[in-house]
Amino acid sequence: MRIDVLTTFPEMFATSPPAALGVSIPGRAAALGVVNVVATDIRAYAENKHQKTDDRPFGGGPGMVMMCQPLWDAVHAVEAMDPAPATRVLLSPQGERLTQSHVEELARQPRLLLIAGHYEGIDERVIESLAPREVSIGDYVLSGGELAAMVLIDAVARLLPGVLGDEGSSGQDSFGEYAVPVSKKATETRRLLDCPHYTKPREWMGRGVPEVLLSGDHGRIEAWRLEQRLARTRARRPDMLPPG
Ligand code: 6GU
Repeated sequence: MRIDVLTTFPEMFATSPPAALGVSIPGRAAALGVVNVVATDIRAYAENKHQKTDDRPFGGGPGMVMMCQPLWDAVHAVEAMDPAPATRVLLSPQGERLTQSHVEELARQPRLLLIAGHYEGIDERVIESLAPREVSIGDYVLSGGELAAMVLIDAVARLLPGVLGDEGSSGQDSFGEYAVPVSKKATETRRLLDCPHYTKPREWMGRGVPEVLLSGDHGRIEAWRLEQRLARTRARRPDMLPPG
């Protein structure tokens, strides 16, 4: 999957030395050639003398606004670099909150084009004309969309085929989907938080591990893990479960 990032801070996506996207799972995805992140400087497409990408807001007020022309031209130039159609995503605190379901949907696209805004905002006319999906990573304010773009790239890359060593393991994380029994006959699919995990030693500072995990009984272990996932989700994220 080719993932373009349009930014005025392309150095945040530098690959040598390896940084956020060059290590761990996103680094493996890149090394395998499963994702190819291409950062492009919006400034390079600014047609004005000083390669300016922002200007003062009409109506006054603090901060600067990203201008239409550099972003519009950058999007079209970058899209023309590869025939695969790009799903346009604008990272913005005004966007729809990113969830694991959105990440899964984005991971099924052939190509993504991420736009990281900076400044107070982007001229609304170019947003309307580009019609990107608008995505926020949470209810707090970042200085720009670049870190949010990296969050999205990390979350997408780990879902692509071949990236995680153990093929099953992305389904077993927090926000993975689980079949939860709701009656004697029926189950429903729910997204749940993860269960607690333990490893050696069997006793640490006087604390043991749940006996069931040492039992070797895979049926009991999986039933316990599902119970723990449900209890944790109920306690910490009741909004993820139906009321009751
Ligand atoms: Cl996507 N961008 C910015 N600037 N701030 C954010 C955000 C994005 N998501 C949460 N806060």
